[in-house]
Amino acid sequence: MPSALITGITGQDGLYLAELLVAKGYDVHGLIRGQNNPKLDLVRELLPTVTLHNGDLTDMSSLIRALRDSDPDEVYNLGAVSFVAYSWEQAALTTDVTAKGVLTLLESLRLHTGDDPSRVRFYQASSSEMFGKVQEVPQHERTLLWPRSPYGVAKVYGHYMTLNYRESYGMHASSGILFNHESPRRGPEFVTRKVSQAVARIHLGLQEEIVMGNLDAQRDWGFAGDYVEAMWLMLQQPAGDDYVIATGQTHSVREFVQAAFAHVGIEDWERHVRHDPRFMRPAEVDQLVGDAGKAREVLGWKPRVGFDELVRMMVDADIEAARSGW
Ligand code: NAP
Ligand code: G4F
Repeated sequence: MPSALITGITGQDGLYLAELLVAKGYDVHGLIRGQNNPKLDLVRELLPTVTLHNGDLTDMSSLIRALRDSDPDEVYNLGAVSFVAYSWEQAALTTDVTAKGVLTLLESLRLHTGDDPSRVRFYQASSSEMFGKVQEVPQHERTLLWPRSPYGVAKVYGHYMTLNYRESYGMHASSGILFNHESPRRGPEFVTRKVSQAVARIHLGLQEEIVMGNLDAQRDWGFAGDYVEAMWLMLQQPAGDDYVIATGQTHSVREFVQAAFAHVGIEDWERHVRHDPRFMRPAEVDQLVGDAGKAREVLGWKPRVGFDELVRMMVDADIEAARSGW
């Protein structure tokens, strides 16, 4: 039975990936942080067979212990301070976790694997946020990186460190440059879930309006369930490599809002939306759209869920949740 250790198992992707690996027959282990993590019950309920290990990406000995106790064939590093807006407020923490945490995990893995550094396969959760002020459209694996936030800069560090460990030590290390991916499990701080929750509540008469930032930004939004399959596929290849994972379609935040309201039959959506500069960012990533041609050719990966289905899925899930008094 293959085994895997997932950092960030309490997050959106961690939950989907753990479910995927359990379904494939893996012995799945997850790193969980904090003395009383509020997501612990959820993880135990959804993933009763998963073994949890206490640890934190900033604490090397906890990572070495988790590697020793889980003895994984594959390590997926999904743990991060992942909210871009927050990364300006806590830039040093973001750097410690999202940047230096990658190095700490890679070094722990190198110590763990000793003379045979490629025996454990490693996945790093890189991000389209690294393209920032985009230098070409669409963005692919060789597009120049120009990050626009402390989070983006931290991800660039983790990305290059992963490449560097692959080239320096012969590790089987892959970096997935994933464009935005969403689901009903998306954290409510991110724009799609903020909108789907608000639209559900407005539809049910529980809320009047939603307060938003920049509606002009464009993102290449896919479904998280599709994207975790790409992570797994990367680690099944003969050697580590870097892959862009994206749908190739881009939509503005305004279009997402409009589609979410349209799904519940509200066409005059603008009267429910108020702008607040509080949600604007010091520097914006204006347009992301990815070219996932390499993933399609090498991994045989392509997204299944499109934009309209994603919007409907998220709004319907939040209507259901609101009805059952979430
Ligand atoms: P998420 O829902 O925000 O989950 C982040 C995870 O990181 C949580 O499990 C969190 O645990 C964990 N974490 C935070 N600080 C940690 C620390 N110090 N040590 C160990 N774990 C820590 O993020 P996601 O959307 O699932 O994304 C997964 C990964 O992909 C992240 O690295 C993100 O940056 C990256 N990514 C995401 C997207 C996207 O569109 N979703 C796109 C590209 C890349 P707690 O529950 O304890 O806070
Ligand atoms: O949903 P967002 O917060 O996601 P963002 O910044 O694109 O980052 C997400 O995707 C990255 C991949 O590219 C990941 F690496 C990262 O971890 C995270 O998962 O914001 C999307 C857009 C931004 O342009 C933002 O300015 O929506 C705009 N926006 C407009 N009003 C808003 C709001 N974003 C949020 N969170 N809240 C608003 O009220």
